[in-house]
Amino acid sequence: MRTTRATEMSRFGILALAMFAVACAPSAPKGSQKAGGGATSDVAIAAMKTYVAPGDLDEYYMFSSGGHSGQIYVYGVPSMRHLSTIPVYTPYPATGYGFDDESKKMLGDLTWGDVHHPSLSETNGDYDGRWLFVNEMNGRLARIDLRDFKTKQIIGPIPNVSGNHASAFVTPNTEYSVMASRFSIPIPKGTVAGVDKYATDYKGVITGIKIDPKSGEMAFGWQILMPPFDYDLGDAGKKASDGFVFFTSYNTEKATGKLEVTSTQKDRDYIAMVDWRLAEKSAAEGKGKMIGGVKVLDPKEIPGLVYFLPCGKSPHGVDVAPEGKWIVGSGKLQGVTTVFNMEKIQTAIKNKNFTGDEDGIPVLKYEDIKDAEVAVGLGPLHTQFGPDNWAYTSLFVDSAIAKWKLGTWEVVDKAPMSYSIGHLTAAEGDTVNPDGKYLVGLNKLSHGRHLSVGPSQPESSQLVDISEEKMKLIYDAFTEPEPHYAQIIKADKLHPIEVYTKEENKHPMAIWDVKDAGVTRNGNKVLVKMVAVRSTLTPTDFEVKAGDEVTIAITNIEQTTDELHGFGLLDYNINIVVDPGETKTVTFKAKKSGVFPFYCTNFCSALHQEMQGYFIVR
Ligand code: RUQ
Ligand code: CUA
Repeated sequence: MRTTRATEMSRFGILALAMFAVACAPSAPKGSQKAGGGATSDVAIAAMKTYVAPGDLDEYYMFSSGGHSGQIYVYGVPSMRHLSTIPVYTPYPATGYGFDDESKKMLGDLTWGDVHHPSLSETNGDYDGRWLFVNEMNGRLARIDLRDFKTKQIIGPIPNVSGNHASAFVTPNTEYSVMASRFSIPIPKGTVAGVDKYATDYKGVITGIKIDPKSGEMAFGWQILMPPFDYDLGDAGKKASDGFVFFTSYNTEKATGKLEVTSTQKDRDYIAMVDWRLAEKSAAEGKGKMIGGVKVLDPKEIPGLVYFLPCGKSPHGVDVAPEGKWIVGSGKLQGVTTVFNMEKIQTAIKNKNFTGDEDGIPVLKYEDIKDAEVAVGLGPLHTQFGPDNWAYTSLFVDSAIAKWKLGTWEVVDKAPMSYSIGHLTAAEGDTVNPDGKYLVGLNKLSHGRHLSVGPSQPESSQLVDISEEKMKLIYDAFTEPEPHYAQIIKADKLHPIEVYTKEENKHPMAIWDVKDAGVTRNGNKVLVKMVAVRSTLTPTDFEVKAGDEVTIAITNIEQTTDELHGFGLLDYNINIVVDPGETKTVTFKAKKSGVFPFYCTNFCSALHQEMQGYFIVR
């Protein structure tokens, strides 16, 4: 823990102050009475637990999904302070993302993406602090490097996947990040069949994206053809269930139209259990057939590749408990969550206790494979874990969190959430070794409790203390949309850099001396090598001819923390930001002639305002 003695003292100071307020103030401020729904002393304790004194650091990072903003938001826990925004699928002018050649190329033609489920890289089932993978509904997956908090690679759109929702869950040693399609379509993409042919001509698809253990580089691994259900969420098995990935599915009715009616006819939907090692092996042996330019495995032809576990209808989350033996799946229209037992699943498979099949995929018998139905409350969505077999399930309909115990199946506590809760995330909650301590409810709807900002209300993420027997709401944070999911990692697992060293900068156009800055021409191509250092952009002016193709390569030669420089070029929609030691390029056609000022956009020194120049097009 990074808390200093000073924090402890200041925390006691706060407590003393709050106590004093109770004793002496004629009436405590209204807000302090309301928060937490308890007495003022609870508020004081909550303040003490969430207050991170000036200069002190949070104990955890929380990486939160930005939904259709296309971004990841980074918060400190327990302060819940917003620390950073990592642009992934959407241009972000604040960091110049999506404006330079390098990030523009990564984004391609798509300028938005719907980010859902961040997944931290793991070693032996523990977050290892190397990378963060995030999925996006257009069939893509991105890797963020946690050394510099930057998006390094975007893979996809992956062929045949439509609506990459059930993603980006990583396997225990980050061998794969898996994805499954939310929407079934006729494949390959571009094939047309009316919705009346849904049950026969539409297909779901599960994909494994292979991850290089050294570089994190993502590559297509394998793909599995699935019945036309809607695959929703997933989790990778670990320890007792290592080698498998689990996905919930809804609309196993294979219905179309008004799904809220047509897809909720059957009592049970399924969890698909996929043997990813067998998928890997089968693909390596050359099994499968080409669809949409990739090899697709058919479970009919590969026994043991996929099984269906019947589950409460319309399930959302499926979550593997830390030891891997228990798999928790919740039907979101029910009042119970089901706990499946991996040993029972394996026994049932061995004994071929199947009730039938779906497109050749064996269906196991619900009664044979479950250990318990836990009466958590209405609308269970997603479960997180703490130490000592504690489990926490979010209840959308009840708008609460239920705390219960794996093994005894006892529900011991419920904490109301002020805005209907979707997912929840616990400190190190998806690992083999969860921390407990903190839980964040990622809420969906807003009913006040903050200054109103018009019809589009902020999202709310509520911090819950889970270090004691009773859960306690200790902080209301208002976060950026749309917090579908988040993960919380111990801060000391990350070792971010503050500058790129000269040795690390491998950009072919990097220059480190102002003397090397200048303009070279090759036909109608003009290359401008520029140096940015306090407080000049060199060359300070340069000329091209109308119609030239101009590439500006800017190296920020600073080696000092937070000495960023920017390059804003008016009238040309150019906005580049270079971190200390970084090189970026931007290529464009000099279409308009005239005199165009450029300037540094990041405040960098007392003479920042003087950091300017002219781009002249004749
Ligand atoms: S999801 S809450 Cu991807 Cu559950 Cu949205
Ligand atoms: Cu460089 Cu402002």
